[in-house]
Amino acid sequence: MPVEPGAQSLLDQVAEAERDLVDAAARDRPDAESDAYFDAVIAADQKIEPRDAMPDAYRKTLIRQIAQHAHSEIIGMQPEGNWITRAPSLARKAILLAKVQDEAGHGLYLYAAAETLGVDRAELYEQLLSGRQKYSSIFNYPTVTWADVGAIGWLVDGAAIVNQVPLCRCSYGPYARAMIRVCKEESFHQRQGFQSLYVLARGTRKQRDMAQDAVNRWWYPSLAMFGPPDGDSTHSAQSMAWKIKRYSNDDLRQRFVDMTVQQAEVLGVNLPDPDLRWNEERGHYDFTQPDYEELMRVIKGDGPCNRERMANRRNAVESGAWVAEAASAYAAKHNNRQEAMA
Ligand code: BYC
Repeated sequence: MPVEPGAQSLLDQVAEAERDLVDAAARDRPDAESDAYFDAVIAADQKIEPRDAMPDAYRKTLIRQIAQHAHSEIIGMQPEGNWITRAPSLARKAILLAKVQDEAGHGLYLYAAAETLGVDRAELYEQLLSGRQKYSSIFNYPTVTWADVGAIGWLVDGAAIVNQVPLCRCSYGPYARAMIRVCKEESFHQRQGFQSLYVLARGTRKQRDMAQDAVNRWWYPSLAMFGPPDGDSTHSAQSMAWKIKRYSNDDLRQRFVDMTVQQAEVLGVNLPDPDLRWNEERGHYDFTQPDYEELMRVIKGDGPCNRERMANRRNAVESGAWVAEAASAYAAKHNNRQEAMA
């Protein structure tokens, strides 16, 4: 949607004020170039900003994680996008359209956050398309019935919130700030998924079965979203020391299970784990772990829908190239005009 001229100038003023703030902050920190400064900021639980000195490995880790996160949001539009034309009512269609658009927006905030680390967005797209950068395993599973849309909202967005709320306190400023907005939208997504399943779980026998079947299929892939168990997680220790990650994969998985069991009771669906039970001693639910060999296969490209997801993405890039070219030409024309007027 075009931005009104007045609104655009307001946005420009805000952007300029933010740039001034960053410049002023940098001037106030004469030692911002040093490793000692980086270590002190991390120790004090403050934020590292784009112009601050940072270890190369910290920068690389952030680019890897933020890019993977951005790609997940973009590829994540496909499973639910598959149901936009077949949503059961106009209201459900409008809600689903808005949700899928939100995911595109999340991808864009995250690519913008990655760019503050000195990497080009086109380069990141290229790495996704060539398979050198990953996206979340969860989006390689099919959405075979309408209830899958509810199950994704409830379980997948629910898992995403548990994983992402701590990222709002990530040590890298632009990522942390992007996550605040993403999390607000994700919590709306989670509630709409819960509400959609709630209606199905109180519907006809067929609708109830459909809701239960969707929960059965999405439960273990949602647990696997949190990544390999702590013992096999290659990046966790360093990412936690840098305060990029605040909790380990297993801690977040446990938090998700504890939260979701009670929601399943309210919904009236069963979680498909016969060994799920409260452990008084631990103060947590015991549960069956997901199949981590399957997770690794899916991450490596051999899940049920990996090929289809990447083919759709490639096709979207190729068939949408003219739109990108036209938008760039328009932006260049607009900039030239602004410069000439100035
Ligand atoms: N899928 O050392 P580890 C959404 C990889 S979008 C694929 O534990 P780390 C939504 C990992 O990258 C949600 N790969 O890694 C959108 C690493 O491989 P490399 C997306 C995975 O980074 C639309 C290797 O396994 N969320 O919510 O410390 C609709 C070893 O793992 C996965 C994010 O991206 C996986 N599940 O921890 C609805 C959140 N798990 O790079 C919803 C941000 C692990 O060494 N990311 N790998 O080759 C993170 O929080 C962390 O990166 C992870 C992994 C917890 C995912």
